[in-house]
Amino acid sequence: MANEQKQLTLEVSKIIKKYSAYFAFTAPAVFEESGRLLASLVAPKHLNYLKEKAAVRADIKLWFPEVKSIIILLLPYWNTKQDDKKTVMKKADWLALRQKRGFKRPPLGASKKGPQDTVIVSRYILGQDYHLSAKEILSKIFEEIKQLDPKAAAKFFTDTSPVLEKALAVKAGLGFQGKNSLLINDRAGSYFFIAGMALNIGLDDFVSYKNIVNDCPEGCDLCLASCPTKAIKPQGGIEQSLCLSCWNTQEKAPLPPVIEELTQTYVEGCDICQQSCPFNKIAEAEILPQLLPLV
Ligand code: B12
Repeated sequence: MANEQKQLTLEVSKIIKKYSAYFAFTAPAVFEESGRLLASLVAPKHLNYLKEKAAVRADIKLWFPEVKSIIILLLPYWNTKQDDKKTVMKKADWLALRQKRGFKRPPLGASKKGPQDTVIVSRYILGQDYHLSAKEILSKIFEEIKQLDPKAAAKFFTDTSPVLEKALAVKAGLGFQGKNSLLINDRAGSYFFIAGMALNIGLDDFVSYKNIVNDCPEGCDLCLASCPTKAIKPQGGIEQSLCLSCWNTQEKAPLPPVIEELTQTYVEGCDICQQSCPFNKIAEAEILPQLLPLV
């Protein structure tokens, strides 16, 4: 049995290597502290869903009771070879890009005053909707796993499922949570999506590249200093009600004045805390064709 699982782990790792150089297999775990934190969260209205499913987020078994192992992939969408200027564009081009990505209207939280003529967007929205591309990748991987073990069953996650993706990735050895709260890998930086699946079959713990640096560089406060709304707490983690991305991607409540002003320029997502991060200045991770910018 142990040998069979070892062989399966090897075979599955060969499959996933085709899609990412950064992936891991890990056993399910309960994140009690995160569960408590989520349950007591005082967040903007639209983030209440985090609180409502706090217990499920903290314990993946409540989401998929059959889970025996979890596959996690980092899917890079930006690296140092990409041109940062692509994030600055005419408002009309941004709206055209949204159409191309399948979104008909500006995001709910767009400033009521209306965006400026020239706007700044975050890197991840330059590509097609990653929820769709990540699910396609996960489906292809799972089809191949099914050929190895027809009894395999899985539940996929990428962003929208009640799964603590960053905590699982940290546990699996793929990175650490930086002061900006994002998962940082010392080679891939933080410009990647996290995607994965919970499986009903056992795999040995495995990590394709073991992240070595496990913390922000000593005394590095570049992300705190760069954030225009001071959303990053000195002890680490973000104050969600101040995070620009929180307002300009989803929230429709009246915008606080400081946010109203900034969201006229920063119209969709915000990368400021990632741009200042030293790990993103060296990130060379390969980008799959389906995750490359459309512009
Ligand atoms: C809700 C959510 C948001 C919310 C809230 C973000 C947040 N940090 O809570 C909003 C809309 C603001 C948001 C924004 C973004 N998001 Co988001 N988001 C999520 C989602 C759905 C849940 C995250 C969550 O559980 N938050 C709850 C809080 C309580 O947990 P937490 O983030 O772990 O952090 C708390 C504690 O752990 C602690 N903490 C965290 N870090 C540290 C560090 C130290 C040192 C200490 C002491 C404490 C501490 O304090 C935090 C509370 O403030 C995940 C997908 C998923 N299902 O996991 C994607 C996800 C985290 N988002 C992602 C992305 C890409 C973004 C953006 C970069 C998009 C953009 N360009 O605008 C920004 C980044 C903003 C930021 N700096 O966090 C990626 C992150 C990839 C990565 N490298 O980590 C994810 C994983 C989606 C995905 N599948 O790829 N997001």
